[in-house]
Parts: sequence; structure tokens; C-alpha cells
Amino acid sequence: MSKRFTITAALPYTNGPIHIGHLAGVYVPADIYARYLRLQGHDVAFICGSDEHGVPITIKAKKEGVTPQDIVDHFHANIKMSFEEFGISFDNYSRTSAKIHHETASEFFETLHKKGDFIEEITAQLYDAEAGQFLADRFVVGTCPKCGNEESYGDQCEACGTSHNATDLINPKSAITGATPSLKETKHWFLPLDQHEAFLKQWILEGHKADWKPNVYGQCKSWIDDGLRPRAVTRDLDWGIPVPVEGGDGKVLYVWFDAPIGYISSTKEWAQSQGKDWEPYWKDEETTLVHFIGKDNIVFHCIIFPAMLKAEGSYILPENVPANEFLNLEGQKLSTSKNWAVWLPEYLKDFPDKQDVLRYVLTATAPETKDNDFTWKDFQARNNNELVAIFGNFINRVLVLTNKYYEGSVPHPHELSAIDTETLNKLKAYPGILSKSIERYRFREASQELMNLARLGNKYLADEEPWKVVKTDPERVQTIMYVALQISAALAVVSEPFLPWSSQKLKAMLQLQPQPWAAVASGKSLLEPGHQIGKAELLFAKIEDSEIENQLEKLAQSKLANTIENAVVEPQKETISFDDFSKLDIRVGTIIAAEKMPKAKKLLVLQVDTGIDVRTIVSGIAESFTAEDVIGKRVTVLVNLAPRALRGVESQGMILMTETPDGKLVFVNPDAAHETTNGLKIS
Ligand code: B3M
Ligand code: ZN
Repeated sequence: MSKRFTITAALPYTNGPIHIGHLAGVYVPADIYARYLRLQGHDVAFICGSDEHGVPITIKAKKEGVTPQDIVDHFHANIKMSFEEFGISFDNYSRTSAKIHHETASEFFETLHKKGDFIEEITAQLYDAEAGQFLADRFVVGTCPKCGNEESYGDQCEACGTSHNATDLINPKSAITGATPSLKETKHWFLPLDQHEAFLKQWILEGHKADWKPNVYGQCKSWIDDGLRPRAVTRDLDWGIPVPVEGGDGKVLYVWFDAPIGYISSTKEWAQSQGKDWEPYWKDEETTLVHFIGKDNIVFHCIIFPAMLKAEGSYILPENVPANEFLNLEGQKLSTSKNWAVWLPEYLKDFPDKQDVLRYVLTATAPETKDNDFTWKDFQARNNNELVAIFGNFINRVLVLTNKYYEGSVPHPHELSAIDTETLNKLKAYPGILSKSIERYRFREASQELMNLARLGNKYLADEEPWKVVKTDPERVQTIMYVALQISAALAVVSEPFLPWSSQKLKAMLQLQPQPWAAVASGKSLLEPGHQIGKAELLFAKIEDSEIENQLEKLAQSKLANTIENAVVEPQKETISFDDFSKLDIRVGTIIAAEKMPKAKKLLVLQVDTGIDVRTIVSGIAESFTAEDVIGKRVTVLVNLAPRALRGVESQGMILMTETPDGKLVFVNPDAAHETTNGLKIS
């Protein structure tokens, strides 16, 4: 194992709160890893900060009529606080609008510039004459040249992860005015990735084939095999770090050039606060550097940033970049813009003392090798069936019985039985089992091994039944409880990376001093006979159906609000005369029979009593209502519409329907209760 670790977690954009996708993809795994390394006694710098430049922030500022600084100030504070409340244990959380970052990034750029590592070139870039500005990054959308995604941004395609220049887009459109951009010459500085191809091939394709995750290695290979090209690292924008060299007026560093350098500036800021030297964390070959990111950031962390570090020449390169895939929510893609997310600040409000429950569920269902789905039902099930019923139940029985039989004093064990010895040997093996998973970034697997350790304790107590044996063999029970207490103490130590809040609570209940990971692996007694433990408290509480229903209702409401907000309102049709209207003969009818039209997804065949007669009307409502739904329903019928044959059935009239703002089909319903002028309800 290396002398020190620099662990970075992707700098979140400050254009919205943190949501469960960020946590599952990046921050919970990074925090587990950093906490584990600290428990191992390593020197760890766990680094993050707000990513405050870039086009998304200027777009949001424009939309809200405030300055980009207002946006980043708000969300930097929001994000920083929610990470703290959730227990993500960064050693430093900085921000890229900080002076130290502007200095560090500018210096880095100047170093490469002085070394001649950039190509300085005047090229034709996309320009929106109507908006009067160049179009880069999210200011332009178009078809990805690699995968055909029509919503690709100017710098990156979120569908296939590739990164390109805006001029590579097919059929580009300005995201500001919708206009087709023209080309206008402008000077930029390009990082010649093609000149780093040999190094990247050797470093990644040969050097990391075995230890990088297949999803990461595969994306890098595909990107390198496609051929690396120079990438512009400056932009014609006014929000960002000014280009610090001659000719850079009115231009800023590309956000993906400056943001990764944010890891370095945040480390510097931390080291200064600790009276440490920052350089060994970024320049000493004995330091292990690991970047935790989501899959859409792979190319920047595995290709572009390493090329920058290599070009600068004095930095180490990442040992691993264990990027996770994406998390979906209730079967749909998480979306900030569509407000389809579980926001961390909201979660902390609704479940103030359940940080560990979300940590555990997001780890147990982490999208480590493929996209995965978060459901509130699964959240409740894992809490109730695993955390409460296994882990919490075991701990509660051990502490209750130890207080009941021995007034909280750890009993002296007598001769160990075969099952005791077997159980203690299994216990001793768990730190190694957990380490193996954690050190290969398999946190999902590790979380299940942690639960297996709790199962070991649960099963041991259930099999040994101290509550029964105590009547006949109190000495045996002393041994049983001694063994069970050792398992409880081990859980308190090795659960800390996964369940830091519960681990702290359990240590307090056991009156257990902080222990290194090795203490559990050594097999020595963590709770000596005579040690006094505290009172039992519940580690986890059941989550009721009503709490889940409340969350599902919140999601439904946010989806409805978003649908209404983004509903495309059809313009009114052309005006008709009163004479036209008076030709319509509209009656109240009743559907007396209904059936699905065979082989027709949308059609129901209805028998409608119009008051004049009973007639057949074919209606395109089968995707919104079943035949059973509509039988007996009073409906509004246009009876003098010319008959027409639909799939061989003659339809004699029209049932009047309309749509709600969120696109739901509804009957123009003669039965709807409504207010009369004097407030009486009639129906
Ligand atoms: N701000 C996160 C994202 O793409 C991006 C990470 C920067 S890490 C240097 O959502
Ligand atoms: Zn693509």
C-alpha cells in the first residue's frame, strides 16, 4: 500500500443541488474509500470543491436574471452544507471561483504556454449573430458525429461520453436563439492531444488494462482508437478564468481545463490550513491518486487532464479512475432540468436522522458496472429488512441482554465451544474480505459482506439462544455474550466507512474507543471482560409505508409541475362563426356497452344511448380508458357528425374529450359538479 493517498471527487457544478445520482455515482463511494484508508492508518487528502465556471451556470443566471456569481454563491453554500450534513468527509471542499484556484489554473496554463505545449490558432468557430456571441459547450446543440445523438452539446455528448469541438457537431443550432450559427474567426489555444497519443496508449491501454474498470477502460480505448485531436482549452466567454497570456483578452479557460486543476488548488488550500506541504500529494511518486467521477467525466479525467499533467511534467498521474455508471429514479433517468430527482437537502429534511440509510441503499444498489434504478420501495425494504431486521436487531439484543444479565459489564468467557471458535475465526476473516472488495472499488459487494457480518452475529445468537440457556447454564451464556459483544465491536469499527453515523452511535453505546481496522483483523478482544458498555438504543428505525407514499406523491407532483411548466400549449384554432357553432348538435348520452376494437391500440367501440337512439361510436380513448372504465358513464356527444367507417365499423358521432395541462385525456363530463352563480353545487 502506498505512503499517502490523494482522493478526489468530481467537483459538482454549482447550478443545482446535489441529488442521489451524484451521491451514488461519486460521493458515497469516494467517502467509503477515504474513510477506509484513514482507518487503515494512511495519510489521506480527500479533496473536492464547487465547479463554478462553465456555460450551464451562465445559462441559469440568464434565466433567473441574476449574475453567475449569485448562482455559484447560492449553490456552493447549498452543496457544501448538504455534503457536511450527509457526512461526506472531505478534508477540503473549495471552489473554483476562489483566488487560489484562479492563481493555480492561470499558472498551470502559463507553464504549458511557455513550454510551447499549446497550438495557438485562429480558427472559424460557431457564431450566433443574433445573440452576438460565439457558441461553445452548452450554448450549442447538434448531432453527435460519433453516435448520432441529436441533443449533443458543443463540447461533449452525454449519450456516448465523447468529447469534441463545437465545429464537429452536425446541424448545430444556437441554444440561445435557435438560429443556425455562422462561422467567425477567433483565436484559441489548443491542447494537442494527438501528440500525447503514444503516451496515453502506453499508460492506459497497456498500463491499466487489468486494473481499471471495464466501463472506464472501454471508453478510453474507444476514444483513443478513434484518433485523438487537438482540443480547444479556451473560450470566447466572460465567465471563467481569464486567459493569462498575450491575446487572451475577452477569453477564458475552458471549464474542463480549469476544473480538474481545482483538485490541485483545493489540495493547496487544505495543506495551507494544515501547515502541510501540498506538493507530495500531487508530485510524489509514492502518492496514490484516485479520481472518483461519473461516467460522463471519463474522457476528461482519463485522457485530457492526464495529458495536461504529463505535459506540465512535474505531476503524478491517477492510479485509478473507478467511474460509476448512472442511477435512474423509479425507472426514469434522473434529470435536474425535469426536476426528476431526490435532492439531498430535501432528503435530509424528510429523513433528518437517516443519512446512513441512504448511504447504505445507494451503495447496495450502486451503478458500479451498469446503470441502476433507485426506488423508494427498495429503499424501505433494505432499511426494514436489512438495517433494522438484521444489523439493528442483532446489536439491540446484544446490548439489552448484556445490560439485563450483567448490568452492562462484559462477561468473562469460559471454555469456547466449537461453534464459538468457528464464529470468532469467521469474524477475524471479515476485515480481509471487506478490504478485498473495497480495494477493488467494489463497494456494493463490500456493503453486502458488511451485512453478512451482521448476519453472522444474528445467526450465532439465534442458534445459541442465550435467553433460554441462561436458566440452566449461566456460565455458557457468559461465553455466548462475550463472543456476541466481540462481533458487535467489530461491526462498530468496520461499518464506519459505510455507516459513519451508526458506527459512531454504536461505539458510544459500547463505550468503544476509536480502533484501527487492523484491530479487528488481529482477532484480539475489542471489549475486554469487565468493560462497561452503555444502554441500548435503536440504531435503525422502521420506515412506514406512509413515508414512502409521501415521497412517491412528491415525485408525482414534481413531474406534474414540470409537465405543466413545459407543456406546449397548442395555439387556438381559426375562429368560427356562431352559425358554424349552432350547427353542432350536442347531447348528453350514456355509454351502455363498450369493447376494445381488435388489433387497434387506441380504439374502443361504444354503444351510446344518446336519448335519441342507441348508436355505435368508435372512440380513440383505449390508451387512457378500458372498456370497463367507461360503461355507464354519462358523456357529451356530438350526434350530427357525418358517420365514418373506422376499421370496418361505422361510427355515428363523437364523444367529446379534452386534455389536462399534463396531457391526460379526459371526458367533457356533463356530470362534473360545478358552482352555480349563487354558489349552489349542482351535478
Ligand atoms: N463539474 C461534474 C459534471 O460533469 C463536473 C466535474 C468536474 S471535476 C473536475 O457534472
Ligand atoms: Zn454521442
